Amino acid sequence: MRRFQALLQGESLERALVMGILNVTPDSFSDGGCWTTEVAIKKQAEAMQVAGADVIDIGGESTRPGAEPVPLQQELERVLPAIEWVRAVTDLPVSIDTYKPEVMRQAVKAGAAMINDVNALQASGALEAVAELQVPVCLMHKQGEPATMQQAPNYTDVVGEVRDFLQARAQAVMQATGLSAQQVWLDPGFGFGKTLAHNVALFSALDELVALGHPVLVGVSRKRMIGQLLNDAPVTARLCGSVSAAVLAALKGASVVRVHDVKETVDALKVAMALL
Ligand code: 9MG
Repeated sequence: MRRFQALLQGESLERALVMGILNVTPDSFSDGGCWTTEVAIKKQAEAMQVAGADVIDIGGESTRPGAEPVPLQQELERVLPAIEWVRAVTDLPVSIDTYKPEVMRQAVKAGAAMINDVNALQASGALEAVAELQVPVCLMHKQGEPATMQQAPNYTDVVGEVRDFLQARAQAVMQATGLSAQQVWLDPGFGFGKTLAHNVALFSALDELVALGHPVLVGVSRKRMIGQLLNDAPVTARLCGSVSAAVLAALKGASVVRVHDVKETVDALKVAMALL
């Protein structure tokens, strides 16, 4: 909890925070179906804590390309017990990965400390929910919806469009909720309605997002862009690529990296920062 709170208070940190991914879904792209029982969820949460995670992100609806939305009740049934189980066996803050206001409300009641919204609080009622809950949020950029977003991503100036969108959403969120700049994290949304060229352009311009004055979160772990940069490596062969991208993101100023492989990422960040 200490480093999570320190980031929110704007203190300088020796390394980027590591957000461990815990998808309690049957169909996520790299770990779908792995963490659906109480025993498995608790074991994975404990392992992430031991490995040095700073926050655990729990999601009950897959956002992989091609994924279809799940009904509210089903999402609640997946995430609420998971939040309680993680809180019971760790003292790590939990982030709830959702765009649905009702899930936000019930998740925070169950113990979630922040909201990770791939829809940047654009759903009807989402801003009001956060104004009420007063928890930090991560606002992500995406073009289109997961079911179809990779069919024809299209930008005139991907960096400018993503930066302007995030800046405008951050302003709107701070105004509507009273959250501080440190409580509103920004995320370019790698792979969400973006080609490899778009992802590369955004990654190399991360400093422009960092300059907006909010913590920046980068999520590239095991994603297709890593596979594409490694001669179409399958998901199981993307570990080194993912870790190296996480380290580079941190060196470019990202405050948080969202990853599946916590131990490997924490070790790599520690070594990189010690040697820098
Ligand atoms: C839920 N989810 C999947 N990928 C993500 C990413 O890159 N960033 C954030 N914030 N959430 C993500």
